[in-house]
Amino acid sequence: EALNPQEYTALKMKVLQWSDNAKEALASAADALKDKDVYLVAATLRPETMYGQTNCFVGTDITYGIYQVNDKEAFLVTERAARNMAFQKIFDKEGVLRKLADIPGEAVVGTQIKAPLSTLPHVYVLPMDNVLPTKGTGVVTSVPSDSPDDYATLQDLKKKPAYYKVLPEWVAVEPIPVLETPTYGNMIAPKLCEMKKINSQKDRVQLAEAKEIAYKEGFYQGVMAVGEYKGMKVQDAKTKIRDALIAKKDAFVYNE
Ligand code: A2H
Repeated sequence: EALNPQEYTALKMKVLQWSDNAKEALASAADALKDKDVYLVAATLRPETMYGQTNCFVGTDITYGIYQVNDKEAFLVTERAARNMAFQKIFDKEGVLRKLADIPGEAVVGTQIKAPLSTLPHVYVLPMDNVLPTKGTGVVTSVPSDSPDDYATLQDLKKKPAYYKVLPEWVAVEPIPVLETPTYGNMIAPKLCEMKKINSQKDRVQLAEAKEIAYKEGFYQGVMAVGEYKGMKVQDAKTKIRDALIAKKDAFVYNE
């Protein structure tokens, strides 16, 4: 990892309405959390796709913490990510962790959050099997138009909401077109999942192949189909969109 530093765009997704399970889990932390906005923070390599966010994923077996950033803000991330952020001067006290609460990923599911740049007014937090606790923040924002993993997971949840303990209304979203590409049109991930006969988030081998193709195709051939940079090559728009998110304080750079 030290030899391969990864720079992520960390997207701040503000909690609009906690799920009932989250409210219960956070009851004893009510005092510590009052007067603070809480954000789920998602680490992404594809800031230019944020227009197409339809939901956000957490791991149900992961324990998250809510960490104070400053007097007004707190971030819901893994402890590992919070520690890195503290050392990267993202919190107002450098190197100091102030944990306000613990919360299991399972309880966060069903929470309504604001996804910056998305055309949806709010999106839901949903469960994903393959969220790695050791990568990024442990929170993954979901762009089913351009990420095969996100698309396959969302399809699983739609097919079996009861099994995954989600309400059908939480998953009643469709992929939103973001990029236009010559080979796969504006729905790269659904198209690749269809071509590779991917039926579930458990199809790891085909998903890894699809992810590789989607990434290269989107970056090298993609043109923005929506937003302020519509018509611009993804290669040129990517940094501009990231910088605009950072300027609006909707995102920051996070390294690991
Ligand atoms: B990407 P790398 Cl549209 N566990 O963001 C599993 N996956 C995680 C994660 C974790 N803890 N943290 C981040 N990720 C995902 C957008 C996206 C992403 C698109 C297309 C491809 C893509 C929307 N999801 O990633 O291993 C996040 O999903 C394909 C590589 O550090 C993040 O970017 O290279 C990416 O994996 C980081 O993966």
